[in-house]
Order: sequence, then C-alpha cells, then structure tokens
Amino acid sequence: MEQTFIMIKPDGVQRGLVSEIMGRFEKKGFFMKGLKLQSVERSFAEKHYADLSSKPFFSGLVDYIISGPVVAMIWEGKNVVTTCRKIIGATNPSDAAPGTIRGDFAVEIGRNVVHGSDSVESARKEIALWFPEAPINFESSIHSWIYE
Ligand code: DAT
Ligand code: MG
Repeated sequence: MEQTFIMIKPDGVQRGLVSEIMGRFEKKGFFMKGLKLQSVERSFAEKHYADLSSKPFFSGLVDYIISGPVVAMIWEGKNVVTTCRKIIGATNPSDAAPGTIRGDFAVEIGRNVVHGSDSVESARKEIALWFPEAPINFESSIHSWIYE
C-alpha cells in the first residue's frame, strides 16, 4: 500500500505537538510504519531539501530544520500522500484552513511545524533517505475496520 514520509519539525517537537500531530494521522485510519526522534546534520537537511537549493529561503530553511530534533515517520494507507498533505494544510499557515495542522498550530511559513511528501515519487525518495534500514512489516489488527 502507498506510503508517505512525515516529519514533525523542531518547532513541533519543542512545542509539545508530537502526539497531537501523530494522532491526526492515526485517527484518520493510516498506519505508522516507521518512527524515530532524530537530530539532523546540515548536509542531511540540505539533501532532504535539495530541490529547493536555489531558493532564497534555502539557508534559513536548513538552519530551522537543524535547530533541534525532529520526529521522522512513515505512514501508510490508501491515497496517504495526498490525504496527509490535506491534513497538514497549505505551506503558508496564513493560507492553511482551520482544521488542518498548519491552520490550527502555526503562524509563520518558516515555523510550519510539519513536513509531508508532495508525491508518491518524492515519498519513495524521502523514505529511502530517512529510513535506510529494513522496513517493519506488520498489518494492524484493526485494518479491516478501516479498509473494505
Ligand atoms: P511544503 O512544506 O508545503 O511541501 P515546499 O516544499 O514548497 O512546501 O517548501 C518547503 C518548506 O520551505 C516549507 O514548508 C516552508 C519553506 N518555504 C517554502 N516557501 C517559502 C517561502 N516563500 N519563504 C520562506 N520559506 C518557505
Ligand atoms: Mg515540500
């Protein structure tokens, strides 16, 4: 089944929003297939955001991502990439609808608390980068209560 990479950024960790953010994906009916608290090195953050390296905000973005530990996660489910982006909300929290994570918990674009892969292809790349170890394979016992 489809997987996505979700990261709770340093501000989300410091502000104690980890369980709130994880709970939204969990309660939706997606399954956590990877989880770790991780300090991020500059070169690793630059790799994660390589597509944005020409943007004027790139160095500030990298400084922010390495400013404290992050929570890196794999989530699995039907249409999980697109649906998690909807749950997360617009990049700029000023444009993010109430009810989305960024709409509810963030104000500034440079402190938008959470990352989610933007396509199945980037999810595949990001999962490979953040979780090089063998994936954990299990099926939740409530799977058939959520999926037909
Ligand atoms: P998203 O995180 O919604 O996928 P993105 O991939 O375009 O957005 O950008 C990655 C992060 O970079 C984003 O979460 C916040 C920051 N960012 C994006 N556009 C920005 C801008 N115009 N000014 C400052 N930071 C920006
Ligand atoms: Mg992005």
